[in-house]
Amino acid sequence: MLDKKTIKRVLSGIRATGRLHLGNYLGAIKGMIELQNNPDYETFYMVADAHTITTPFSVDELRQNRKEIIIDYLAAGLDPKKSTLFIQSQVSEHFELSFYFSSVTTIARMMHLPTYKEKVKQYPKHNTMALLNYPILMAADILLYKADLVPVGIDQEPHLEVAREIARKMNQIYKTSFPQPQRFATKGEYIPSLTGEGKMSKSIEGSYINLTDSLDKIRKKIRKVPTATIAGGPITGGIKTLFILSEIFLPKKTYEEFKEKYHSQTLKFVELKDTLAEAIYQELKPFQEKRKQIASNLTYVEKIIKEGAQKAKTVAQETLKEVKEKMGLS
Ligand code: AQP
Repeated sequence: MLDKKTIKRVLSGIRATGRLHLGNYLGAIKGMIELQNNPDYETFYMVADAHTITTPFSVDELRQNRKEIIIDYLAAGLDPKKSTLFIQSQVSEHFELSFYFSSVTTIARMMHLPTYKEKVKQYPKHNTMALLNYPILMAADILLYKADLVPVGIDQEPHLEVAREIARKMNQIYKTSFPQPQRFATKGEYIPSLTGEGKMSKSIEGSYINLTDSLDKIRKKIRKVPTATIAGGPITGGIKTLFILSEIFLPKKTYEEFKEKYHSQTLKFVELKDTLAEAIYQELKPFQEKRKQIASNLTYVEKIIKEGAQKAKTVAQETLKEVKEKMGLS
């Protein structure tokens, strides 16, 4: 039997901004599954619906997407018997802790974060306090469960640094017992965009492959990846995207053969692209089939959401109680 005390906690979440893409799957969900299946960890995975309102959103879509992400989690292999699956806004302790954390965080620190600056550039008319507070709420999400590990993509590293800073300050000033959460990295911690510039992202049209895309759709998207370059030259832009995805999805030998052909200037890109499209689809097919089954049983999904909120709340309340006592708030 494992000593209860050696079990570490894990927290991760995905915003309810739409259908999941390969970046979300490889950078976050794969790591979430790996840790769920490791008995040394207790895993908490949420739908970050409150984080969704930090950028422009539609009320109806948000309502629907909260459930869709839970269905995605289940179809991808998250198991409610092993992981607590819940919706962030149903555990109000996240917001309370976030407010307490904001008292140890400066405005300047938040304004200098690259993620904040990027989002302001993307949505100049939506420079809200919620957006500025995003990393504080994320720190609360993680530390409410005293999570040691956070399976997320590399783009989230600056936010994890903020969470560690907040944990240190809280422990120093109020003698709380927060851990220093670390990112759990996967092989796909950074999936580049199909456009060849930046990362694969839901909000950038033409950049992503959805987990629910058909073979035909995947093939069309991959065929559009720009490959115009000096033949056999440095691997950059769209070609880099193709090779990163190939390394993940193709057998090692096939990947190396394509690379060799590229360097010897004998590669037919359409051949690489179609082989890659097929391999991606084969990996996604079981997910797509399972997703259809789960989506037709919404009573089951609702039950998981309800039970998840109750389980998460029990842990959340314990931490909040400790923080309030130590901060002189109870
Ligand atoms: N391209 C990526 N490569 C690896 N991991 C990625 N993640 C996102 N993009 C990549 C990881 O997926 C998880 C969920 O991200 P999120 O909650 O930030 O969702 P999001 O913001 O909706 O993701 P996008 O696609 O980047 O959306 P927009 O365009 O709206 O900002 C995280 O663990 C993230 O690291």
